[in-house]
Amino acid sequence: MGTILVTGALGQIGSELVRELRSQVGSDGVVASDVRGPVELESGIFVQLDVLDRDALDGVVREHNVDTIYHLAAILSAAAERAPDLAWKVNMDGSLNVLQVAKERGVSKVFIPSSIAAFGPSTPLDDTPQDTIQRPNAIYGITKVAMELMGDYYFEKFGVDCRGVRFPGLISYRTPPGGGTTDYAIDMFVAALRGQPYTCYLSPTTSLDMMYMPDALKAAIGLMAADSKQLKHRNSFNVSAFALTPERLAEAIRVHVPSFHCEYKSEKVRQGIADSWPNNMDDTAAREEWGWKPDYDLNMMVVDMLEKLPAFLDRFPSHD
Ligand code: NAD
Ligand code: AKB
Repeated sequence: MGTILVTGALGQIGSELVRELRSQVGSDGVVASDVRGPVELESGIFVQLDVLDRDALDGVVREHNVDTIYHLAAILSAAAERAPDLAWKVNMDGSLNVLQVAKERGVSKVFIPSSIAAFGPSTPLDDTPQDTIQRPNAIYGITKVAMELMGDYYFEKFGVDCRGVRFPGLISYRTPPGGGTTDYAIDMFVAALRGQPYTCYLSPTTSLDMMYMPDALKAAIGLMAADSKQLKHRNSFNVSAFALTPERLAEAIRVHVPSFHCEYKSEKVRQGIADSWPNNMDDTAAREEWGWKPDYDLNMMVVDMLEKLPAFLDRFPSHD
């Protein structure tokens, strides 16, 4: 039986997905990889791998008999605006390397996540339809739309079974987020638990679609397990959990940490990006085609974050 390769495995999603997949298929069934490293994992294989190095990627796929790839290596929205050339290279060339190697080596399934960032200012922001206008105006979103299309193209043209979801902003406690626009939500929990005030870089009423990490893992693994014949879409499905504004999250945290104080000082680049992203996506297609349904609402997420994050707090940078 082949193994599962996870690229970008040290990131916010990868660090959790590797653990989840290993709990399902066993430690040796999952090869974790990242451009950073080398690292000592609690268990299982780790390979230092730059997805821009196509030969190295090909070597890992061959050596470990990889038959499934979760491709998570990427540059996220705010970091991408600071380094658009790098973002294009990693998000486009790196992803194309994955698709090409998958095609040549007969990898049976590939997961490439998209994002709410694949939409733009001319997209309907409420109940954002599965199939609608996609004209993002930030480099990250532009690469996301392009890779949605390339995933479909590789499936139609070469039979590479590439699938993806459009993740909302993800909230989690194990690994700091990698430079996105939605990171404020995690920063707020960190500040509240440290007894510090927080200055949010988005306005208090900026609404964005958000999701708790256990639901994101459920979505990725659920879509990969779905019966191919039932899928009318493939790259990428809207998946949604709850709409969130900074002021609503601050209030929800204050129910448990009454002393938490949040100020707002909107920052041009991230505010501009956030204003162009959906408040909430219509995920009917995912529900109908492969049975998607989230488990966590806002309040369940807040309670779980406040319970679990303290054990990992020293991993998070300070935002004073
Ligand atoms: P992250 O920034 O936390 O992690 C990305 C990882 O990729 C990092 O560990 C980084 O070292 C690695 N990386 C960067 N360049 C690389 C290269 N050239 N070769 C190999 N590895 C490289 O990102 P994440 O939040 O885990 O996101 C994973 C995927 O999910 C990305 O495609 C992202 O766009 C998508 N996504 C994330 C969110 C979210 O809220 N976290 C939301 C929507 C979509
Ligand atoms: C980001 O803010 O860049 C990510 C995303 C929603 O894609 N969290």
